Amino acid sequence: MQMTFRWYGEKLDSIPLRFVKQIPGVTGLVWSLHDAQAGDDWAAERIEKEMATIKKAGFNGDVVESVNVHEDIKLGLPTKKKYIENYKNTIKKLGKAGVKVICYNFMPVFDWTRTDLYHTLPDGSNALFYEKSKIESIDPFEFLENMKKQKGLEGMPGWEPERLAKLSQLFEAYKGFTKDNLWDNLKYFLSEIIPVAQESGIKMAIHPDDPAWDIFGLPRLITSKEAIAKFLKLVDSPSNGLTLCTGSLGSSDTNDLPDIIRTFVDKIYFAHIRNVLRFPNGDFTESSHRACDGSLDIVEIVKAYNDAGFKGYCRPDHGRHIWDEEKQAGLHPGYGLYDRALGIMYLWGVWDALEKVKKG
Ligand SMILES: [Mn+2]
Repeated sequence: MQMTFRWYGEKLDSIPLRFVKQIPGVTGLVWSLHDAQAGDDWAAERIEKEMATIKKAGFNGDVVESVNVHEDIKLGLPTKKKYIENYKNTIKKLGKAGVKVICYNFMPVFDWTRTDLYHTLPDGSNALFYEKSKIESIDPFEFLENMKKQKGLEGMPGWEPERLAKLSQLFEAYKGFTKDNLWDNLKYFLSEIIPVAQESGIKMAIHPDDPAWDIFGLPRLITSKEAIAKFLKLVDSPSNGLTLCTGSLGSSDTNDLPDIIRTFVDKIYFAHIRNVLRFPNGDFTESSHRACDGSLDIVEIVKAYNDAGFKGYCRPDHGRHIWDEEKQAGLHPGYGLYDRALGIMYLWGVWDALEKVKKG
């Protein structure tokens, strides 16, 4: 297992890379051009510059998260052709620069969705929280207004003001749009880009939808074991695989994460491992990585990877905000330093113990 840490780049991330270097066993930074809009053709010079910075700090830049998919591709509009060409060009350039895995998602309009980014936990820390009844009772415009009021969303992927300014237009375009329409458009996208990825030595790794159900009447696809099996059959190629995010799939109590990992481990190129605590009313909060602190058995999840001899990339995904970290300028919600570092140490603790037991 290769441990990585998501980094928002010199301009947007306030965490010094020398601090990341002091977290045991982190060999890679997960990066992106966060000022790029979905559909852009990334400039080779920008890619080279980012890779050089990452390498100079002593890390690899093997994983990019994300190259965002333009809404016209998801909608299957005629303009998709131009954006797919741009996507292919970006894949080729990333391959040339030595990137191995590209994480992306296919969620319509909204990326990950929460109602409170600083929900207080019993220990006084805070974390991202999803209140089911609230999402069901407000419209997407109200939701967006609420989100805009929360600190730290500037520059976060999925919340670009340019894209969200067109919210009513987007909802109009998705009127009557079904899950089958979205599956068809995903299949078309994959059939176009996967051969290019394969030639470029890149593995495409789709991120599951978060939360794992439809919101605001928009269809969501990658939400369950059955959906993943269907996804992998759309295009059969070693370059068509998964980012397996336990926290996203784990928002639903019908998903058995260790079973899903054991079933698809050969297709998992990027593992996001974090815990969520689900409540009986459908709410959930992100929690510490420790198995007993949430609804997911992180020990069994790490064991599923360890049993398979997992050699892919892993990251602790999100963490809580602890030790007053939420007061710091430049914090991206869920992406503080401290709890992600603690999460990594928990994952390594379980992993090392399992390795020792294996060796006897
Ligand atoms: Mn994730």
